[in-house]
Amino acid sequence: MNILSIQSHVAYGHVGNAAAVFPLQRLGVEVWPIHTVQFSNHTGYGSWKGRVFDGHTVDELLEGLQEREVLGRCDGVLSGYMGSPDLGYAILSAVEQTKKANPKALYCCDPVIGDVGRGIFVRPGIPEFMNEHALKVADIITPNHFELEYLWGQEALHVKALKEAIKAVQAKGPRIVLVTSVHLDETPHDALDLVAGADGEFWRVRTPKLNVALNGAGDIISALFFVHYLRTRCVKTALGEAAASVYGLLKKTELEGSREILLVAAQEEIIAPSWRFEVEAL
Ligand code: PXL
Repeated sequence: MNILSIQSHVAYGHVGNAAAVFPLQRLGVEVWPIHTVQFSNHTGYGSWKGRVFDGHTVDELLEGLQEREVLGRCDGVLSGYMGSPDLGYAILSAVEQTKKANPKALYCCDPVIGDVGRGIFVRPGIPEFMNEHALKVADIITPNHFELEYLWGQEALHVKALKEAIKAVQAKGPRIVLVTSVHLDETPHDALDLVAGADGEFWRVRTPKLNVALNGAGDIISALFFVHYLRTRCVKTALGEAAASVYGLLKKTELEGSREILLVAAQEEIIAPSWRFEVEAL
């Protein structure tokens, strides 16, 4: 399996491609990373060095891949944090070229916009870009609870509203929606849910809330959910596998008190998770 992963990259630590590429490789996938930014470290530290690339850089790399005639072997495109709307358009053009070369290829878009504690943290124009353009092209999206509410335009505090939100977002394009960091009124205070919806069905996994403040967990969840879905074509299985691996990585990170996800030290969790959680129909 081959996945084109168009995301940010950091030299130190694990977000974007620096979070997604290794888990995919550990699962035996060939990854073709294209970096949309290269920073010293993730933005959660408050300061960083490096630069945001432009759409032209992504276009150029796609042109090179076209010359190699490899896009027909690409099974999926994965995108995350976009940096600028200009990069967003280049990513959607990459998706279009890939699907033309391989009509069976799927596009998984993590619509990174913000989260509950921080609000919107991407550049102006990105939230609208996700809502108006990326959703139309995506087969799978992986918003967190905050991003789902943004895309729906309303708060989702109960299961019923969450399902409505997922259905409303599906009506804009993606067949599969994975919502991360779900915390509803009825969610126990010491738990977090992952909820996936596809074809009128909804699935939930509940995991204990961990005492960690980490960046990049969402990038790993999207990558793992995408590859497990591509392999099994089963949303329920993909949800269970992704939840177990990410929980294992984060649990071991919590035990060590690390500020970065222990992606390398805890890599066994990617292929043989220590903890498993039931996937329930919702
Ligand atoms: O995890 C999302 C992400 C992606 N890319 C960069 C980031 C972050 C989160 O902090 O800083 C550069």
